[in-house]
Amino acid sequence: MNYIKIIKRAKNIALFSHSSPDPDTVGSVIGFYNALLKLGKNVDLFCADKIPESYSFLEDTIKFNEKSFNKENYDLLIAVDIASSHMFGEFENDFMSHDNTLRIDHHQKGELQAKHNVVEIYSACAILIYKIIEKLKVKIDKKIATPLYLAICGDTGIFRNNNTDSVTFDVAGKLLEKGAEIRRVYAEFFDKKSVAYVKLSSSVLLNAKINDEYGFVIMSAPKEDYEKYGASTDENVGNLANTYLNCGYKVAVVIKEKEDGLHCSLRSKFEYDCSKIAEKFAGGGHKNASGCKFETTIAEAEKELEKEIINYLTNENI
Ligand SMILES: [Mn+2]
Repeated sequence: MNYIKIIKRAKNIALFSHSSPDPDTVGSVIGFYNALLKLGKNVDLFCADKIPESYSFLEDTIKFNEKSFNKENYDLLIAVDIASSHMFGEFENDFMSHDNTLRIDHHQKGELQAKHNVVEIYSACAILIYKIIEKLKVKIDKKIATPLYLAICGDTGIFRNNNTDSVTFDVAGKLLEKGAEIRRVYAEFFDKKSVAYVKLSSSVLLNAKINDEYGFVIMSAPKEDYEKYGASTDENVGNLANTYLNCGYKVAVVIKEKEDGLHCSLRSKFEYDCSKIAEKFAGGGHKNASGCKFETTIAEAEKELEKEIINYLTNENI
């Protein structure tokens, strides 16, 4: 059966965002949620992790995990922007054992096999959701357009990453036409900073270890610094790596000390591939933005990273 019919037939639907939620998975789910409500569906939203405070300008964020999940209550489960089953977290077994599931996704790679799968390659999952909402003949309003616009901005780095194509601008333009509040998306999500964040990031940037011989930078945000400046470990200091890329360095890393160990954000200039470095530590991601984890001290992680970055910059045919 065609997936549009499957959606149309369902009465009680659960939508899932992936764990460690990002703007694409959250925005796509909230936009789709409002479209499904217009079709008269009962819809509940789930995510294995708490949706960060920064999303609360979208009032429907509070709908996530409002109910405790019971798979018997739904005749259709939909995974949005989820490429592999572990990204369901605690919901993995229930999703995988339900007999009517749909994966809506834009990732080329990914092992998740739902009962039905719609996987089309776009810059953001929100583009695919937009096209599905059109097929469902739902009139797109502000409550649908704003979260989808946030989602597109998230996965394209606000229309700056290499995945930004004419389809992205086309759909973003249509969302604007249909009432997307783009100023709110920028002001209340992307540009908003806490004083604690500004202080923490200043310290991280100032204490960067700069290697001018090979052209890379390693930064660290130790637990003491989060505490000193009163910053939450949710603060996104990973993107500070870009600050040094803008100064001309080839690769930059931020090591964040969290409860469960060290999380590293790697960034590289266009012609360099930092995912190759992340892969050395069982991490991965995209060519210019990747991540990996360590269960060592910061000093040890810095040493390991330094070695692999030098190795990459020396040996790769870049
Ligand atoms: Mn995505």
